[in-house]
Parts: sequence; C-alpha cells; structure tokens
Amino acid sequence: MAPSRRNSFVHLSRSNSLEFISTAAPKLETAVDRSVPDHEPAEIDEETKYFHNNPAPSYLPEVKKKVSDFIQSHAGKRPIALVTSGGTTVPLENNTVRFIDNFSAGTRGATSTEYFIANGYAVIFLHRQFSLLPYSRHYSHTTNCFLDYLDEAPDGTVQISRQYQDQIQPVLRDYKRAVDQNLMLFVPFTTVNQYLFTLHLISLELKPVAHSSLFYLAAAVSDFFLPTSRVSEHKIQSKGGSGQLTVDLDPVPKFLKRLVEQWAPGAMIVSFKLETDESILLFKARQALTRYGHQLVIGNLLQTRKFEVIFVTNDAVTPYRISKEDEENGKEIEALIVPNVVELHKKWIASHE
Ligand code: 9Z3
Repeated sequence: MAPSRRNSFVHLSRSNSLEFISTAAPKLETAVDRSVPDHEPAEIDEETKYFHNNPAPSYLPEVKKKVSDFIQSHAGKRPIALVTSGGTTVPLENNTVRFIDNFSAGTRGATSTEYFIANGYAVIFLHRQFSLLPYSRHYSHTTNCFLDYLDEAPDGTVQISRQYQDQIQPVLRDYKRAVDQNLMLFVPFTTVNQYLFTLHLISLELKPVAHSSLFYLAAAVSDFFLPTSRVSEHKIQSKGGSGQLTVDLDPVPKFLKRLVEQWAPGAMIVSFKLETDESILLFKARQALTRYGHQLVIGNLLQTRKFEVIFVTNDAVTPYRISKEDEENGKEIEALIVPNVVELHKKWIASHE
C-alpha cells in the first residue's frame, strides 16, 4: 500500500524541527478572563506581570524537552547561538481572523543561521512559523519557486535541471551536514505572546552554557499588544457597532533588560535596532546599549538593511557594507555580520575563562 502523504513526509523529514506544532493563535477558554486582576501590586515588575496575566502556550513542555536535549548534545563541544527571526503577530481575536503583523520575512535570521553553522555553531532557530528557513530559503522566494528547478525525465522521474545542479549542490551539502550533525533546532512562534514565553524558556535552558551561548535577536518583535483579558473570543463583527474599530494596545514589556540581567546573565547578547530615519539610528542603537547593558547592538535601516549595518558596542561604532553590485552577484551582508559577531563572541568567551 502506498504510504500516505503525511507519513511519507514525516518519514522523509530528518531535520530537528518542532514545525508540527501549530502556533496559529490558540483558542482560549474564554474571551475575557475575569480571574486576571486588573492591577498588580506595584512591586511586581512588568515582566512578572506579563507572564502572570498572559497564557503560556500549551506546547511549551515539548519545546522544553527538545531544547534541553539539543543543548545537552552540544554543550562543551561547540558554542550555541539562539537566533530569533521573523515578525511577531498581535491577534485581535482568539479565533483569529485578524491580527497585526509587520514586514519581516526572516531573511536576516535564516541567512545568519547558515553562517553561524558554517562558523562552528549549533543554532536554535526561534522563528515565525512559515517565514524563511535556513537553506530552503534559497528556493522559497516567489521569484525562485522550487518547481522551476525541477524537470521530468522521459521515464517520468523528477530530477534537478542540469543547469541548476551547480547552484543547488553546495546548498544541499551544507543542509545535509547541518541535519546529519544535528546542528539546527527549529522552534516556531506566531504571536508575540508565544515568542516571549518561548524566548524566556530557551534563555533559562541556556543558562548552564553561559558564556558559550550567543543571543542574536533579529526577530522584529511587536512593540504593542492586546492583553489576553481584552481579546474578544470570536471574530469582531463589522455590523451593529459604530462602524469604527478602535483598538487600544498596551506596550509590550521591554524584556531585553531582564534577559540581560536575569534570564541569560552569562551569555553574549546581540540585539538589532531597526529604524527608518537614518538621522536617529545611531542615537537609538547607543541608547539601547546603555539602557539594556548588553554587548552589541546592530543598527539597520528598513530601506538598506540588505546592504549596510552598524555595529555599536561600548568601545566602537563600526559600519559594514556591501555594494548593490555585490548584492546582485549573490553576496550577502550576513557574510560580514556573522564572522564579526563570532569574533566578538570569542573575545567574550576568552574574557570569562
Ligand atoms: C532587525 O532589525 C532585523 O535586521 C530585520 C530583518 C527585522 C530588519 P528581515 O527579516 O528583516 O530580513 O526582512 N530586527 C530587530 C527589529 C526590532 O524589532 N528591534 C527592536 C527595536 O528596534 C529591539 S529588540 O526596537
């Protein structure tokens, strides 16, 4: 009997992945959770309040197990990078028809993951589900549909077109090596709530690895969200109301300071700062560095993020650039970013030995 499609997929998929988890916004028990108190005592900080008032994703125990196994298998052998990637969503309904999203495709995170692996790292890839993935990203753009790379031979077998063999072979080799050596763990999220709970969990799991762990926070995280207690259960109706929809969003707690100080005190932490106005980028990157007390802020502009970034540390401001021509010839800015981050991480490790 022919195997079902699903079974053959499960059988063939060897990568270490939690993709089977559905991160589509979960249906919660009630639209309005009356058990959640409106105001917490002032001494409880914002983070504690956030994790208390918003529900943990039901699949977190599975993530914990996989992450813990992954870390154990690499600890002491190679550095481990946590790469976050893609944009988080803010659902407006529990049975989610509408949500707030952002532009991020996950290119930075997926591309950087490949370079970290090439530089000897194991990578936990915490990514927006269905955004770009390392290695397969080369063939999942709409302009680069994977079917265009395939031909049907006269006997009906499907094969890679001769003209693309040279292009696909190195990517395939790198991918197989990463999978065979268990160098990537894919952990998905969709909502900002899932992202925060999962980031918190992975940070705590990485604590024992301390200095040899690297946080590379490239995900575009929502700045505002709708707390669980105000999310309506069903689709918001367009008829019957005033015709206008007013959404009152709360600020997402600034978790980076807590991450630096409490969740991952030994790790080297790299955050990204995204702006659209060049005149404030450096100021904002420096401000983030002082405010959160971590090691490196990589500043980038929405418009030029694929060609230039600035590294801002306590000691220096260093720009890295590739030309438009380089980019058109297949060069990637991550080929400059990642080795330079790796150098800083080596120094970080050495300074703590
Ligand atoms: C970045 O700045 C990333 O480089 C991009 C990558 C999101 C621009 P793509 O996924 O884009 O390749 O399309 N990430 C961080 C953005 C962010 O939300 N940073 C926060 C901020 O700027 C600080 S954690 O306030």
